[in-house]
Amino acid sequence: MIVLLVTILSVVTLGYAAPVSPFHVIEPEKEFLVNPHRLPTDSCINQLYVMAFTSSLPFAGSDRLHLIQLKVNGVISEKYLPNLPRDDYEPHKGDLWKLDLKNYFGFSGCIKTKDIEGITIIHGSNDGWNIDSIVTFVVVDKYYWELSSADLDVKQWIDGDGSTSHEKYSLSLTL
Ligand SMILES: [Ca+2]
Ligand SMILES: [Ca+2]
Repeated sequence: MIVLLVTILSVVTLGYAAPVSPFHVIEPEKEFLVNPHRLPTDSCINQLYVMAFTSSLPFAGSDRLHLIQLKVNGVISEKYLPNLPRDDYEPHKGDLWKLDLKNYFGFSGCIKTKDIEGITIIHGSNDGWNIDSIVTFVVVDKYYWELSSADLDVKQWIDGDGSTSHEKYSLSLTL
């Protein structure tokens, strides 16, 4: 029985691996989203871009704002993801926020990529938001950008419903 199972698995594995596609399939986390032109490490970051996609689950959208927390050199700044000039947090759609590190988060001085220690999404109301995926970028002098976090399969509720697992979601830093 074990021999038969191994044989079947071998056939399935070989059958799966054998056809060679003319196309090179890339994994988005590792190649597609990584900017090959990395920032000089002494560059000062001006802005944080946040691109979040709401899932299509029932009630995934939200009519209330939620928060983003940025931790830089041990200092935490927590702000609302600002109201965009259209309906945001809509199910099965994406939103893009451009947040200035000085004017919006209130940080001062030259903030470098190594200074960013954490980016966290925090519930701002009990109208739950189910995030499908979320990526962030840092921008220097409007010309250079670098992926700062990538979470492509989140499927988590951000909700002030009292559940500790819904309170916040820490983004996976790539800097
Ligand atoms: Ca809006
Ligand atoms: Ca909701």
